[in-house]
Amino acid sequence: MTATDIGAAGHPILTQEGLAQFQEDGFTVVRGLFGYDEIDRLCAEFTALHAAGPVPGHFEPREGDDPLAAHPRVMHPHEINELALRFLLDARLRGVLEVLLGEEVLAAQSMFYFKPPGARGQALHQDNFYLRVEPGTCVAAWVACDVIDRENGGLEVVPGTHRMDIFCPEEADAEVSFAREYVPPPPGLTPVPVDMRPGDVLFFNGSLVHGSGPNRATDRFRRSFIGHYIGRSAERIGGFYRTLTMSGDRVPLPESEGAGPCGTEFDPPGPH
Ligand SMILES: O=C(O)CCC(=O)C(=O)O
Repeated sequence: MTATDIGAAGHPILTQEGLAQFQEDGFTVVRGLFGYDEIDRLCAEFTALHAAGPVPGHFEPREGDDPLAAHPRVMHPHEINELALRFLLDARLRGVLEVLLGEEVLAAQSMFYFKPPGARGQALHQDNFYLRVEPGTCVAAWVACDVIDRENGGLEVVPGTHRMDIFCPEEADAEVSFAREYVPPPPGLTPVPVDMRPGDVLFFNGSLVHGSGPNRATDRFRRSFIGHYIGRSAERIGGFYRTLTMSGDRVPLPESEGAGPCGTEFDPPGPH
């Protein structure tokens, strides 16, 4: 299969240039992979999930002034929501991921970020620091659910870092990051912002340094649905990640050491 063979009805969704960029820089964006109508339905589903209240282990809002208190990210929503499962296992994502990974793909996790106005971001980090996929690494499919830009805390990537080892993170600035780990850009490399529209999907290598700043908009959320995937040849992954084939069947893998949820969260601000 060549990269331009994939996609519905002969429509190429990953170009040769996109594949080359993924290999060279560690990321690529497929524009309009999902339609606005599909993204609207997904957002409506998460609005309803938010309104229905906590789901222990997946969605745990709390009291407090921090904008993320009422809108924490949803962890593994595909385990509690049918539409989230359909997105995670979507055939268009699968087509792109099989080309990027060069083999059959397993889904390892999903997340949904509401990132309301005023919310902190997630400091620069590498996903495989948390997933600990061995051998190799994971690939993320980061689906934009709003117009996403520098003002509302869009993702930033550091091209080329996917070829580097996993760094030992420093402590992040809790004023701007809800997650503790921070990987400074290696000398000579600079983060690049990725502006996106609803339905665009950013694919990136699990060793790529990436993250986001706060949402500084006053009236715009920055919602995103995120799937993490691994190749079928992976032998181990962190116990937090329950791998599935793209048909939805569980494929238990032996546990690797040192793994955890993607981004260790600081304790909530305020008195304890
Ligand atoms: O969406 C963000 O701000 C960060 C998400 C992220 O870093 C990830 O999916 O690994």
